Amino acid sequence: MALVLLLGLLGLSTASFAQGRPDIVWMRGGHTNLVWAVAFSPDGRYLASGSSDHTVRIWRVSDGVLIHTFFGYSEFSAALAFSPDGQYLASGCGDSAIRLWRVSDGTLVRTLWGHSDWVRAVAFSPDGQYLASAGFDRTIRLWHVSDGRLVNTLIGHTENLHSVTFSPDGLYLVSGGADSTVRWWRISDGALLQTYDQEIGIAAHSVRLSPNGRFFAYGRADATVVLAHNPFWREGDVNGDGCVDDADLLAVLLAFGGSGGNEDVNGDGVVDDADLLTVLFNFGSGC
Ligand SMILES: [Ca+2]
Ligand SMILES: [Ca+2]
Repeated sequence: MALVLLLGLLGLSTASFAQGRPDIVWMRGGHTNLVWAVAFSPDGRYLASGSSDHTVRIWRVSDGVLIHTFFGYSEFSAALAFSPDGQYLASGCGDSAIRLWRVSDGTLVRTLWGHSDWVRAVAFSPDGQYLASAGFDRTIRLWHVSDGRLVNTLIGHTENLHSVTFSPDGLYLVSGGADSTVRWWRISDGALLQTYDQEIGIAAHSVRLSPNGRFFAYGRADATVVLAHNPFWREGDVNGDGCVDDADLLAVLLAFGGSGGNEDVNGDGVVDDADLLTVLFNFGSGC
């Protein structure tokens, strides 16, 4: 209340913090139809956009210059993902193909055919070796990026798929779809490990994991955002290989005193005794 009074005396409205116009850096025309998807490159230099005008475009973030226009689509592109090293852009299309473009020179590296309907989501594995795609044909497909080989087809969803993502450790895929389920798949053999059936007939969209892998989140068709624990999160498994052992202990010791990512096991912002104790307490689990 004191803050509100102070802001009032200063002539500032508290409402101005909650609503208003975006501070726009640039806006660009060029697409001639609905823009379905946008994606930033990992280094933040580029922004890709996919449209119903049968093109995908790459824009330079700093000044909005159009760097590439990718043609050759017969349908809309509603799914985009840059590879972790920023070299490739994958686009999923209404024509059921996935196209892999090289960002540096705009060449089409390959087209991946296999889905029989609209490709709604694409995602690269954290190491950049695999590409996952999910579509309205109710399947998830796992591709080898270097040669375009189809590694696995994951079947289980009973309705359209809206979303697929990798866990940060690269061991699992998580998917969400119109059948109201969120499913966890093991990448090594494609096994369906966990199905969360919401049993309310509400589609699960936009599944994502937190960077440290501890949580997952998804958006629902009934306007609800859900945050939940990763069922495969193993406390103290710093390097995410599923086993708490010497390697995790060493990682924490090497990062000791820092503010480090996964080494900060309890997520309090500093790598210290508490994190070391957690690893020791869970030592040997999962091995
Ligand atoms: Ca480990
Ligand atoms: Ca800590």
